[in-house]
Amino acid sequence: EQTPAAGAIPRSPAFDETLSLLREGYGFLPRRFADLDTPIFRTRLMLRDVICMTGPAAAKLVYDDARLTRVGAMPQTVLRLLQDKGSVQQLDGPAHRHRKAMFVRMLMEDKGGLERLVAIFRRCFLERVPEWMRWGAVQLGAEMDIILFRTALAWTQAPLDADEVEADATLMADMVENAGHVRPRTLGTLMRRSALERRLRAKFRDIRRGRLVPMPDSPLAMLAGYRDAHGELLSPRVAAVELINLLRPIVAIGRYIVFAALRLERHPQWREILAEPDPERLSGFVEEVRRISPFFPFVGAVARAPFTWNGHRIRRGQWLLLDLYGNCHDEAVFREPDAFRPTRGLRHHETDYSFIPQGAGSASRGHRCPGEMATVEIMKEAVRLLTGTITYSVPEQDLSVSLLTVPTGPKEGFIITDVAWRA
Ligand code: HEM
Ligand code: MYR
Repeated sequence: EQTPAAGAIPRSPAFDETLSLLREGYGFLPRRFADLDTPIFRTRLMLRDVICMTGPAAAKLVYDDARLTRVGAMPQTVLRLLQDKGSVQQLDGPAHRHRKAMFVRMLMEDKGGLERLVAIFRRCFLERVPEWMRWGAVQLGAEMDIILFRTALAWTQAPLDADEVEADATLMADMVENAGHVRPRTLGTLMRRSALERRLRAKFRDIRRGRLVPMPDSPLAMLAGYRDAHGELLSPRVAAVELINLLRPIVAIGRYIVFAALRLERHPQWREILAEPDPERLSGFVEEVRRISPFFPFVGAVARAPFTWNGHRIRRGQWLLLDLYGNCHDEAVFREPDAFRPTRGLRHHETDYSFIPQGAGSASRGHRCPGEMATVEIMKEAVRLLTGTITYSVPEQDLSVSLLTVPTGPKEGFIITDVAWRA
C-alpha cells in the first residue's frame, strides 16, 4: 500500500462517474467517502474534474470562502430549473450581500411577515379539509403543492391568475422534481418555466409603468422597488426570476411535510406526543425530519482564484461538491444517524457545520438558504394541523423512500383516507 503524497487528493478509480451518480443518488458521495476512507476525493462528472468533500471543515470552506462562486457550479438544466441566471445565488461579493439582504429582511428579520406566511398557510390548509372529507383518498403531496402555492401567491402578492393556480402549482413542483433528472420531461418543464417568466416579466413592466400597484411592503413590492448598491432597479427579467425563487421553494416545503407525515406514521408515539402543544418537542421533531430526510443532496462551488486548503492545492476554476445529505448523516456527529430521534434537540444554527440540510454558515453573508426559518415554521404548523386539528387513516401503500432517485419521497406520494375534524 502506498500512502498518498501530502496534499494529494485520492482519486476515485472510474474514468467518469456521471452514470453512477444518476444510478446511486443520495448514496453516491457517502459510499465513496467510506470506500476510499477519506472526506475528500477527486473524480469526473459530466467529463469535468470535480473534488467532492464532506465534513464540517469542508462545509465551512464552501459556505465561508470569498474565493468561491456558485457561477458554473451546477449543470445548466439544474441552474435554469432552480435558481436561474441573474438570481441572487449567482452573485458574489458586495452585489450578493446587498441583494441577499432583501431576502433576509423578507424571510428572517420581518417576524410579522413570517407570522403572516404561517397564518396564510394555515388558512389555505383548513380551506381544503372539507374537500378531503368528501373524497375517499387524498394524496397529501399533491394537496400540499396546491396549498403551498396558494400560500406563496397570497404572501408574495405575485400577480398570477387564480384560474391557473393548479397548473402553476404543478409547474413549481415539477421544477424541483426535474432538477435531479435529465429526461424529456425536463425540457418540457424548462419551456413551461420560460413561459411563466415571460408572464411575470410583463407584470413587472406594468408595475414600472404604474399600471399595476403592488401592495405596500409585500415581497412583490420589495422586488419591484429593490435598488442595488448603485441605485439600479432589477430588470423585469431578474425580478421575475427572484419572484420564482420565492414561489418555487415555498411549494418545495411540501416534500418535507410529506416526510413529516411519514414519520408520524412510522413512529406513532410522536403522533401522541405532538398532539399536546409543546414548542420544544415540535421543533425537535421537524428539525430531525429535516436532518434525516433526503432532499437537497449536495451543492457545488467553483474556485475564483487558486488557493491552498488543508494542504490541498486548489486551482482556479476547480469545481467542488459538498455533500449536504452526508453531513446530516455523519456518524462522528450524530449517534446512529439512521435512527429517527426527535430528542436530539437539533436546532439549526450558523456555527453548526454538520446539521446543514439547507446549506451552512451565515444566510446574510453567504449562500445559505434564507428560507430555512420559513421552512421550519410552516413544517411546524403542518404537524400541528396533522396531529391536533384533523384525524386521518393511512391505508396500505408502499411508503418506502428510495435513495436512488434525486429528489425522492414515498412512491405513491402518501395517501390518507377518512379525513375528519378532530373532536
Ligand atoms: C438557497 C435548500 C426552502 C430561498 C438554498 C440552498 C439550499 C437550499 C441547499 C443553498 C444553495 C447554495 O449553497 O448555493 C432548500 C430546501 C428548502 C428550501 C431543501 C426546502 C423546501 C426555501 C424557501 C425559500 C428559499 C422556503 C424562500 C421562500 C432560497 C434562496 C436561496 C436558497 C433565495 C439562494 C441563496 C443565496 O445564494 O444566497 N436553499 N431551500 N429556499 N434558498 Fe432555499
Ligand atoms: C428550491 O426549490 O430551491 C428548494 C428545493 C430544491 C431541491 C432540489 C433537489 C434536486 C437538486 C439536484 C441538484 C444538485 C445540485 C448540483
